[in-house]
Amino acid sequence: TADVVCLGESMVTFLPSQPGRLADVPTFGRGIGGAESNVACALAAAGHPAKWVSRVGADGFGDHLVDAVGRYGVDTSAVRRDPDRPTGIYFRTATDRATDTHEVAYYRAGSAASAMSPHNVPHEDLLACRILHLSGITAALSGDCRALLHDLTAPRDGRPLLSFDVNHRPGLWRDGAAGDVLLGLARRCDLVFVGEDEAEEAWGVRGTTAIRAALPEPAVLVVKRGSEGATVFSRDPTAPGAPAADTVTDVPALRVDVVAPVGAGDAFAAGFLSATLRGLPVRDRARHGHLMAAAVLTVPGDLTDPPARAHADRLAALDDAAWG
Ligand code: KDG
Repeated sequence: TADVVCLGESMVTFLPSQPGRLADVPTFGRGIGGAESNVACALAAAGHPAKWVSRVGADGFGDHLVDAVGRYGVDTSAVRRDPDRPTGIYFRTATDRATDTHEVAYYRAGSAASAMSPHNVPHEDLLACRILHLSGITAALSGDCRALLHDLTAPRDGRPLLSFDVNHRPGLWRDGAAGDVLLGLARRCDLVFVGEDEAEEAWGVRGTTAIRAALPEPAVLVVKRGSEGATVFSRDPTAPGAPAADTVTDVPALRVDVVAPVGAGDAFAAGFLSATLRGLPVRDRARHGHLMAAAVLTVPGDLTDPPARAHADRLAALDDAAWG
């Protein structure tokens, strides 16, 4: 069985052949994207049995996704094909260095994955693992997808550790419910990743301490502070008596020349999850997250090979001076 199961929509991604506005880019090259399958691919590449659960169309793009994710070593046997709905795709432009922005055009409304629901994604595909990784993107896709997340995050005996990346994508939310829905889901999970900027945009909450106050339930809360690093709030959920106090760990990130930020959050989550599975201390979980993120930040696509484990362990063990 898989150590980690990742549930979510993946898309064939079209990356620009040259910089510029979407209106001006003449040709695009094919890649794959999808926050949760990115996490699964990085984990599999780092040597962890990982499974991706989703629905794709019975079309060529669906074939490509299943094939490409599978080539990373991810178990795709629970990805179902929908003959009536297409696989989602999206186009994006290069990151404009001056403004640090890029354009995204999604073609995913009514996609096969947007029809995921508690009725067509069986629990047995999802719950037999050590960690189930979910993200807020799924909640934005449809009411059925939202119901599926609600169902999976319900308290139940023996559930795997629930990992949730808030992944607020404002462009996907039409009904103004993003803030409430994302906060409600995050509060039902055990390990939550959120960007400081994202928390401000979704919840109007500013600063790491205020974010923790808004989200007190998860035993581990990772607040990502962009190029600065991450702040991890953690406590032992099994400690007897009253809830234990938080330990707060600030872990600076590596300074890298960013080619494209897309996929870095997923890589960070994968590194953090990998080190969590290995029982490493909190500081090293975040360092492994930063190392995987650094690798993805320096390529144009969502994915790249993570550093080999022995190499990553040596880098994570460097003293604080090396880590800024
Ligand atoms: O995290 C990277 C993802 O944003 C990208 O692959 C596309 O999943 C995606 C999304 O929905 O934005």
